[in-house]
Amino acid sequence: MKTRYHITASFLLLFAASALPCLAQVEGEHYETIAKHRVASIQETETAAHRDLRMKWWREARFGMFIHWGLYSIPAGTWDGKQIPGIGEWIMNNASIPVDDYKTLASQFNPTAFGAHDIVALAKSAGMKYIVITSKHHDGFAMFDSKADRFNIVAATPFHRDPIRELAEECRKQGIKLGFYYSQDQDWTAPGGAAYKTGNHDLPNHHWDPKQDGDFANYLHTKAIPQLKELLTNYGEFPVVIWFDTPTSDMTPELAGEIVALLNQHPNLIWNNRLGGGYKGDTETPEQFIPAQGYPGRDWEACMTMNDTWGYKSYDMNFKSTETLLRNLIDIASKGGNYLLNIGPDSKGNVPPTEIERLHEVGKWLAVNGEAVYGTHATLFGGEAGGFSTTEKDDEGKPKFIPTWNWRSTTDANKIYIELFTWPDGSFHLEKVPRQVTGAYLLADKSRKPLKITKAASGIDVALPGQALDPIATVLVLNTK
Ligand code: FHN
Repeated sequence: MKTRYHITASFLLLFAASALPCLAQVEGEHYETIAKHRVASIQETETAAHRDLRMKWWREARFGMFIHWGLYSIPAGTWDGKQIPGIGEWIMNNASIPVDDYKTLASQFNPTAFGAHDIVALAKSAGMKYIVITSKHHDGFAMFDSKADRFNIVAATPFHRDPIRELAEECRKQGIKLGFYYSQDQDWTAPGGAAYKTGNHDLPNHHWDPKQDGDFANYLHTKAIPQLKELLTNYGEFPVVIWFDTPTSDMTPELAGEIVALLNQHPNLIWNNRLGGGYKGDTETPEQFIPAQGYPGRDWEACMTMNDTWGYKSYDMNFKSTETLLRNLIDIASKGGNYLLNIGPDSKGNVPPTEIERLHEVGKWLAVNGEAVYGTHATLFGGEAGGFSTTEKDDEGKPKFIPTWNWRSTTDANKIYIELFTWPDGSFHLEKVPRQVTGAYLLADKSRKPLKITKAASGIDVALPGQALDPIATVLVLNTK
């Protein structure tokens, strides 16, 4: 909600920021030259209390739905009869499809099976608390009604509907939050938009069609910024999140600052660390991996696919098991992060059945055990997640983190939750007890039968029944003082 307090505060902060360029957080030797022009973002100027208020719902949510949906769902991984390697939404780039050829897809896009109600209900049944949808991906096609650029779902397709508007309406009705992914930097169909060479982020201007050539600042001023304005003003209480992606060196601090000035007008908005121009945003965004120890002191959100693609690919059946998805969620929560789990609807608007099935299964677990996830804090232990190898190295040459999957822990003011993946024989031993434990029970046990706690030589033993209550994760609750 945009309260008077927040609006007033933001204007004051903006004023203070422009008067005090020393608040800028650009590191290194360019600081002096950049700082003169740099707009300070709200994260750099707000009080800790305002920040906590702004991030409150997001920190409590823990689990969100990412939706990658666009024109790329029509080829669905196949172009000119060939299966194109790589992620589905990158097909234009990976197959070097000329701009005009790609744009013809719009006339075929008629996703009549799309139902905002069902998608929002699916997210809710999975226990997700927010949705982030691609409003424009790197292909430049807007999935919303845009007056700034005709290449959009309302003006250029036979569908003529605005799914972002329909989702916003449903999210409002069903009480779930909505955010917009927006590819601010890469745009493969707008002249001047950046284009990475696949797998090589150092080549931002990898154009395969002269129609892509142009001036980046001009692209930003004529398309990206006007579209961001539309997204920020046309959908009522949403978006609550803007999810930027793949910044290149084209996004200078000055250009990014123009976007920041716009974002600053929405003082409750949350935005990620992928704007570019040296802005850190609100959230770290590890992609397809869970950091060994989270990001202490930073909010973070791990985004992941269920199979190997974000945008729909008809032949990608490499779906993760429900066990993996649930363990990921619990692992992330135990490290203080959020899990943004992707679905990729097809060109008719249908969500792949395996994705629906997995989400329902995760939701079933959360319906019983959600208390151990939502609104909780990171583990008070740490060692249970695994350790760094003394011999193996990761891709960066640093000691490799080897996870172990016996248990994880999340924390509340008066409770410690232990999510047990492997069921101990007879009792669970806790070596170090950081708080006084006054009782124990299993979260899935409706009768809350107290479990016997015995003081061990070091730590405590909690007596457990012979069998786990859930084959994937059974939650042991310790009441604490
Ligand atoms: O290039 C994109 C990719 O298509 C997808 O949108 C992911 C989601 O985080 N982000 C980029 C790669 O980092």
